[in-house]
Amino acid sequence: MTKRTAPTIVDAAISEDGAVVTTTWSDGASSRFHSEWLRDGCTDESSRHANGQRVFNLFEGRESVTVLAATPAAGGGLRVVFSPSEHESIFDARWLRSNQYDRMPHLPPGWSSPELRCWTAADTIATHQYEAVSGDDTARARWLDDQRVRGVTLLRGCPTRENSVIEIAELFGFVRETNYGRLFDVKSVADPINLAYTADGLKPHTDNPYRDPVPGLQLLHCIEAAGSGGESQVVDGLGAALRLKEVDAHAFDTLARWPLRFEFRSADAVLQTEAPMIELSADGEITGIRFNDRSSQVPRLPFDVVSDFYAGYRKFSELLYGGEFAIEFKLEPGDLFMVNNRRVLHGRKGYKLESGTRHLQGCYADLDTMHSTLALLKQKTGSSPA
Ligand code: NM2
Ligand code: OGA
Ligand code: ZN
Repeated sequence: MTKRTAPTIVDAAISEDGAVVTTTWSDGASSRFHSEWLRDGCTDESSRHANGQRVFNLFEGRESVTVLAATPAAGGGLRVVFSPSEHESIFDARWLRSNQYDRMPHLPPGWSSPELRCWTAADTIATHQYEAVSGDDTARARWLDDQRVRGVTLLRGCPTRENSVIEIAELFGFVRETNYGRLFDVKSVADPINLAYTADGLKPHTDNPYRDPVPGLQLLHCIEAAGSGGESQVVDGLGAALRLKEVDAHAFDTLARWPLRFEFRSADAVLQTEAPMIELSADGEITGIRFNDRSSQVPRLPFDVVSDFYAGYRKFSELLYGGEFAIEFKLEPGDLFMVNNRRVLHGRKGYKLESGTRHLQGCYADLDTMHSTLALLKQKTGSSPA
């Protein structure tokens, strides 16, 4: 991989009223920043404590804030002098670039991040080795970075001991305990409370759409494989949702706007949530998918919306189940796969009970903590972002 040099600021101009600074970058891009936003972002020592927390009142003692001077600073950043305070601050080029909000049109759509990579049936799952990721920070950072960017990874060579799934989650975070326990055994049992605990096939789904918030990560660890059947599938829900947006914008908007109801009931839980199948950030980026045929209920929507809703639901379901965004693989004992449960669907084929005692153990964890561990590992190992 060629290392690109990070863009620096080569010029800056202030609007007549001092309310906007336009910067020109070394790669030819330009971005505009509001004076209020820049004051908000000051990190000099009279603005932020060494621990990063703000120590001034953003709105105290003045009607507005404007910019008196803005010039490129040594090192490629931006030097700004504010009015009326004459407060001076230097902004780091990398920080300004990664936080710039004056959208450049070439940014690809993604999960609030231009770095995410979608995948299709032609790809394979990024595979890592347990021994490496458990013993070495650089290998662990690579694993977690693949997980962040692709939403699914396979870890091979894990111990086949029961409860290992918890130790593996603890390589980057904390287990998210639910009514299914700290961990759950996925095997066929009499009187299953959930169809996961049968030998039936499960269509690709996200787990626990009836929970708010849904668990961000699911780990599934194979202790014993099925002799015949039981293959796993993963589907890139982000890729499918972006395709839906491309081919049928109205269907996409309908599913992003109107919620579906999800429910799970057992002797010890009544979990109900109403949420759209496609969740968007305020600026329209996809931030989550909920899709689970076992737990979705009939929607409660205005009469005039219902037929459009089902038309969109059908199209999205065809994309998710159609195979174009799906990868199939078979777990062996000692394999573990992890999915971003807000992006990637997972499923399995049915298996024959006579063909061996298939046994997986699973648990949930949170995305924010995984991202935190990844950021710390990158700092420690000096590896650059993906
Ligand atoms: N289990 C495996 O979200 C779901 O209902 C899928 C979850 C039971 C924890 C199954
Ligand atoms: C689950 C699930 C898949 C499998 O437990 O949530 O989807 O392969 N299991 O058994
Ligand atoms: Zn599941």
